Amino acid sequence: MRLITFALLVLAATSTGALAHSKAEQTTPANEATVASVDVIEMRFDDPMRVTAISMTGPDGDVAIARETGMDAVTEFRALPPAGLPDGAYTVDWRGLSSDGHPMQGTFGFTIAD
Ligand SMILES: [Cu+2]
Repeated sequence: MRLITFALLVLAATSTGALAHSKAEQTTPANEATVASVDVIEMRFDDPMRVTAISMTGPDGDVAIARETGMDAVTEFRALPPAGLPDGAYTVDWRGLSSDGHPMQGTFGFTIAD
């Protein structure tokens, strides 16, 4: 029984994909940070990541962000939010392909407050 439990845990860990290799090491704004304003959305990866989709939601719903980084695999991804975002809680969701071709995804959130 102990062996079976261990096997299931390993399966759960590896099936997320994110634990073994490239992931968003740091973001701007930092996850769970409270900031006065946001000029840029940045994600830094420990290995090149091809970010295939990124979306942001805020207190008023979907926020249109403009990719500055194209579809190349990068260790630093940038996108620009519209100016003058209202105060509130925001969440960024992204999907990508890591350098070994595995589909990856992640999310981070921050709060804008004066
Ligand atoms: Cu992988």
